[in-house]
Amino acid sequence: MAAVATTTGKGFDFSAYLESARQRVEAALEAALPPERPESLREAMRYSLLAGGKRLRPILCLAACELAGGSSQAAMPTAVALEMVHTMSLIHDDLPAMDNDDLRRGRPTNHKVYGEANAILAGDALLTRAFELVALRSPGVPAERLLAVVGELSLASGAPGLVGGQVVDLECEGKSVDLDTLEYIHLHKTGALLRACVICGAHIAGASNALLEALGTYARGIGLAFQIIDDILDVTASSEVLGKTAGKDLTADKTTYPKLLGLEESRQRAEALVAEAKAALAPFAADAAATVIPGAVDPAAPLLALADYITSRDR
Ligand code: GRG
Repeated sequence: MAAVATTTGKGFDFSAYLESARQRVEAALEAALPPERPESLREAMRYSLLAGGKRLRPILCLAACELAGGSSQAAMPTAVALEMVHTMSLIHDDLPAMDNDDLRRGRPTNHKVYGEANAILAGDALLTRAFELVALRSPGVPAERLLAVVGELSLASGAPGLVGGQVVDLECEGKSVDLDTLEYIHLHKTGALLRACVICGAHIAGASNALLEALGTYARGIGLAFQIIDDILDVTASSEVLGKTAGKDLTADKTTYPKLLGLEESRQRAEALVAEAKAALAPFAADAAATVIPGAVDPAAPLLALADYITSRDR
């Protein structure tokens, strides 16, 4: 992942934070798919899950848990679960019946390697393994907090989230779409899971309602900004850098933010949304800063820096 300059937190080394969190997530992902039968299914699941990716979702979950006063260790099974749901959605999104793509995370897509039926099943197995990890493999986390996580994960994955967003996205292909509909698609297809990341992380730590509400506002801002930047990168970056087919939105005749607003206004909108997201956390950053010893890292610094990363990323 490219190093990013942030406006956040004196003394907070975001690149080092990201690298360390990414390494811990990679190790946990590897451990979450131990040898089991059928080996062919495990191989297809591992192929996509362990193919790299920015790991933004699990890192958001760990950072939110820490901001709420919890330990990232307690949140790790949930963080892995979120990356599994995300990977499932990428596998299914790439299928011929959906976006019909050949390249993902710099590799041939899952169905290109394992065939359509196995790709569908690998996605299904990742989705269900996600719930297994939360419900059965999250030691030391009180059951009512895990129940809240299961609830959020269900909402984000299903009709009120990923599936609903994907259905409207498919229905709108080749049609002209207004800004409201585009926002609906992205808040559901992309935003819902990003929201679940921070809300689930916070639930693991037993966060207050005030923090949950602020994290909801934060997630809305970064979710929309993330998708605007995704749309911009689709027209400005190469397939090689993105690790997925660039220019796909144009080929599929999709409405995007750059198409509706132009590149410059899209970028400005993303930056404004990130500013809104960061502002929502300001009270918690200030509260936290007042209670920590001088020189200690602000516990909101990772989430603030992750918000900046969303607009400065190059892939
Ligand atoms: C079957 C329950 C079920 C759901 C699937 C296919 C589908 C419904 C939804 C599609 C969701 C989707 C693929 C949204 C796009 C989100 C997006 C911008 C993905 C790219 O995320 P990055 O850039 O990717 O974080 P990496 O590879 O870095 O993880």
